[in-house]
Amino acid sequence: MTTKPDRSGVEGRDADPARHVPDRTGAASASPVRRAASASPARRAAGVIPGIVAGLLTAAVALGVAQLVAGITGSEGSPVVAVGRAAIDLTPRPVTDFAIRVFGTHDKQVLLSVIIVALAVFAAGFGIAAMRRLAAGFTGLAVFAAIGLLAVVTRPDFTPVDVAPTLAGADVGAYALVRFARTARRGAPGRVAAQAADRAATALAAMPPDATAPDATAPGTMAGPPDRGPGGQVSAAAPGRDRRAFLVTGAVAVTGAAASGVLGNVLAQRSAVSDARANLHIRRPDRPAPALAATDDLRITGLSPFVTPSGSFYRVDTALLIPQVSPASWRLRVHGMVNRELHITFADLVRRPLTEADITLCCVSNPVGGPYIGNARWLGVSLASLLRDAGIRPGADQLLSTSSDGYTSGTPVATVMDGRNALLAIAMNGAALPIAHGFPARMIVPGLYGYVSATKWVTDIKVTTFAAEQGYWIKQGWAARGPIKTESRIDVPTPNKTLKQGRVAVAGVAWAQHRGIEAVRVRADRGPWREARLATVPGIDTWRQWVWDWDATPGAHQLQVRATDKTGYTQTPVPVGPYPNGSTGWHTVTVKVTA
Ligand SMILES: Nc1nc2c(c(=O)[nH]1)N[C@H]1C(S)=C(S)[C@@H](COP(=O)(O)O)O[C@H]1N2
Ligand SMILES: [Mo]
Repeated sequence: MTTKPDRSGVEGRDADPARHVPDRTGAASASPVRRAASASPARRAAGVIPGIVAGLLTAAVALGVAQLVAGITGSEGSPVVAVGRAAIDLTPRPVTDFAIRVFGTHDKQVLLSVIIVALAVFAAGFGIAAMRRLAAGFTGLAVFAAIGLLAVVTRPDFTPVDVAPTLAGADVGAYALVRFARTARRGAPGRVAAQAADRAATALAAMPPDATAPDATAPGTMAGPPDRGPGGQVSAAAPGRDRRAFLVTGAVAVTGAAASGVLGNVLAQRSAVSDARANLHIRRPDRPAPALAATDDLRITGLSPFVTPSGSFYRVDTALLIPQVSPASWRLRVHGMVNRELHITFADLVRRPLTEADITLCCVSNPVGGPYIGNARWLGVSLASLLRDAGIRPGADQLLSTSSDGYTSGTPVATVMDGRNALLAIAMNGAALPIAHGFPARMIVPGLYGYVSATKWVTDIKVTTFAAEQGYWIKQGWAARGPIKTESRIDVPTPNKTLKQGRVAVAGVAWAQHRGIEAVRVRADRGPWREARLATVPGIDTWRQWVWDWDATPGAHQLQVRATDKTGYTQTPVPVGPYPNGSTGWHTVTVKVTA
C-alpha cells in the first residue's frame, strides 16, 4: 500500500445520517403527555438522535474545513489522509497483506470506509455527549482533533504548516458543535414536555442545574434561555419551528462542509500534481540535441531570446481550468487503425529512448507580428516509434489526439512518420513540462501549427482518416492541414518608438519550421531590400534571429521585413488574417527618429 487513500466522498457520507432526522422527530413527538410522566429517561433517549446528528454534522464541518485549509495551504496536513496513512503504517504487515489479498485494488476504499465508520461512531458519541454537557462534547472533539494532529505531526514529511488544517477544522468544529447542540436541543423531540418537567424539578429542588441528575443540565444551561412565547407559555408552533431550524442549520452545514471538502480536494489535487511534477526526475536524453552555440543568440536588447523561457512561453488552449494530470494516473492509449493497441503508463513512456530537440511552436491564430510563438528545447519520446510499435494499417492518414479534458486535434500521419522530431514531449527547457503546457505529456511536431499537432495533456491517440473524423478546431471551420507558413517579425524597434538618429539595430526572428530560414531582408520606407545578418541555428525546426544595422535619419520611418526559407520561397506580402490556416504579410513597424 503506497498511495494515499482516496479523499473523495468523506464529507458526503458523514453527512448522510442527517436525512433521517424528519422521520425520527416526527415519530418521537407523538405523545407529550405520556412523556411528561417519565421526563428524564425520555428526554435522554430523545436527545440521542439529535445528538448523533449534531456530532456527525460537527465532524462533517470540521473535516470540510480541514480539507479546504489543506487545499489552500497546499499542505499535506489533511487529517483524514494523515490518519489513513498512519493506519496503513500502523497496521501489521500480515493484516495489510490479508487486506490486499481479499480486497485487491479496493483496499484503499475499504480502509477509508473503516476510517469513516470509526469517525462517524466517534462523532456520534461526542454529539450525544454534547447534548447533555457541552464540555463533554468539547472533550470528545478535542480528542478527535488530537488524533488527527498526532497523525499529521508524526508524518515523515511533516512541516509546521501541516497543523493548520486540523486546528482550523477543530476551531470551526467547536463553533459548529455549539450551534448544532443548541439548535438540536430546541428542536429535540419530546423537548416540550421535558422542559416542563425540568422546570418543575428545578423549581422544586432549587439545586444547581447539573449537581445531581445529568438531565437537569439540559437546554437552559447550555443553550441559554429558550426563546419561547410570552409568559413562559410554550407556543404550539415552536417545536416545529425549532425542528425546521435544526434541519436548515444542518442542511446549510452539510452543504458548506461538502463544498469545502470538494474545493479542498480540487486545491489539494492541484498541489499534489505540482508536487509530483517537482519530484519528477527526468533522465538525460539518449539522443541529445546539438549544444546551443553562443552565436544562436544575438543578445540584442528587446530581441526575443533564442530560447523562450518556459515562464514567458505563450499559452493557448480551450481549458477553463488547467487539467491536473498526475504522472501516476496518466495513460496513453494508441488505437484505431493499428495492428496492436498500446496502453502506456508514464513509467513505460520514460523507459523508451528520449530525444531532445529545439523546436519553435507557433499558433495558427498568431497575427503578423504577433506574440503566439515561442522556441523551446523539448525532450520526449519519438511519436513515430510509438506508432511503429502499434503498426499503422494502410489507409490511415490522421492521428486524432485527445487531451484529458476532451480537446481533440488531427495530425497527418505522413508528417509524423517522415523522420522529423515529432515528439511525445515530457520536458521543456530542462524541466518537466509546466502544467499549463501539458504536464505530464504533450505532442510537439515541428512544422505544424499547434492546433493540428501540439495536444497538451494528451491521453489518447486514434489512428484514423481525415475523412472519418475532425479535430476540435476543424469543426469550427479551420483548415484540416496546418503547415506553418514562412514568416518573420520585427522585435526592435517596437512600433511607434521614438529613436535618436544614427545607428539603430533593427532585429527580430524569422521562422519556417522544418524548412529552415535561408535569408531575411529588411527595408526602410519601401527602399531597396537589405540583407539582414542571421544568427546561427541548431537545425531547421527553430526560428532564426536576424539583425540589420540601420542608419536612422530624423523623421517618420516605416520598417519592413520578409524571410526566404530554404526551399527558396519568399514570404508573400499579401495580408491575410489567421482564419482559416494562418496569417501572412510583411510585418511593418513605424518609428519616429529625432535629431
Ligand atoms: N489539450 C489541448 N492542447 C492544445 C490546445 C488546447 O486547446 N487543448 N491548443 C493547441 C494550440 S491551438 C496551440 S497553438 C498549442 C499551444 O501550446 P502552448 O500553450 O504550450 O504554447 O497547444 C495546442 N494544444
Ligand atoms: Mo493555436
